[in-house]
Amino acid sequence: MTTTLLISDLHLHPSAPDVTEGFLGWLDRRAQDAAALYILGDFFEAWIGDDLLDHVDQDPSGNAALAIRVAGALRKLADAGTAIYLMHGNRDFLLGHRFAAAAGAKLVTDPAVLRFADEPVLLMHGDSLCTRDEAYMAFRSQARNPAWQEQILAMPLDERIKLAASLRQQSGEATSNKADDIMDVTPEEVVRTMRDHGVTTLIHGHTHRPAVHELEVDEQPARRIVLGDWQPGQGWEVEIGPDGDPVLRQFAL
Ligand code: LP5
Ligand code: MN
Repeated sequence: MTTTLLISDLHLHPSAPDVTEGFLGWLDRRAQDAAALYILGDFFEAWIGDDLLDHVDQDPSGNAALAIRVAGALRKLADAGTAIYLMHGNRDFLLGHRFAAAAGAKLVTDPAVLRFADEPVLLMHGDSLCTRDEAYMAFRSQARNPAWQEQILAMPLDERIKLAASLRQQSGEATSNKADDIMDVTPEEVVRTMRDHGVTTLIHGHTHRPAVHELEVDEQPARRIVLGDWQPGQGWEVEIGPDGDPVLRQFAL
């Protein structure tokens, strides 16, 4: 049990049962032997508050039932000895301690620095690196404001369901009109962030552009590893073994 696995952008949703089933199968097959599992955001397609867990009978969308099932599977893995960590993404920034407790998981900050084989590794969701996307940056600072979140969480569930659908629609319209490079990370922001945290390895998701990028941070060779989003039949993981070397891998679900 010396392996760490990292995944992101599963976007779990009742309308994509193949991804959910694939993930639960992957947990059984693959994550059992891992010392730690990091889920780096956008685990759920849209998270409107942990109180959804109390309303499984009043939730015809199936989101509550899905969340309870997934939390149960994570809990089983945690009970068997794998440490599970959840980072917020831009779809599930309202995931809270209740869900984490039900899943036997801990919430981790974005960014987070870990050490593998004595080398620091920076973990992020990745959205905060997309600084050229000014409209998103403005939305992000509002969405991550605790006072705003408190106000949103005080709204009745049915209103939150409608608001989330409206935000998703507005986001879909906005992204279809944005240039591709605006929605990718800003190279200078990547270097600045890596320098600030004293790392030469960064692992993130969000952009759905899986790749290993070689770069330089203060004349030191560095790498940025981008996890891919899960699709029916296909997932992505980063595995870090005892040598501390991260390996990005695509696999069939
Ligand atoms: O998510 P995706 O892939 O479409 O695009 C993202 C950025 N968009 C977002 C917005 C989310 O999709 C909204 C859904 C959140 C679900 C949970 C909500 C729970 C809280 C509310 C309900 C309880 O993150 C998109 C980026 C793209 O990634 C690439 O990086 O470009 O950014 C945008 O689309 C932002 C838009 O440009 C502007 C935002 C539109 C909404 C403005 C309304 C704000 C007022 C809030 C009202 C209370
Ligand atoms: Mn994202």
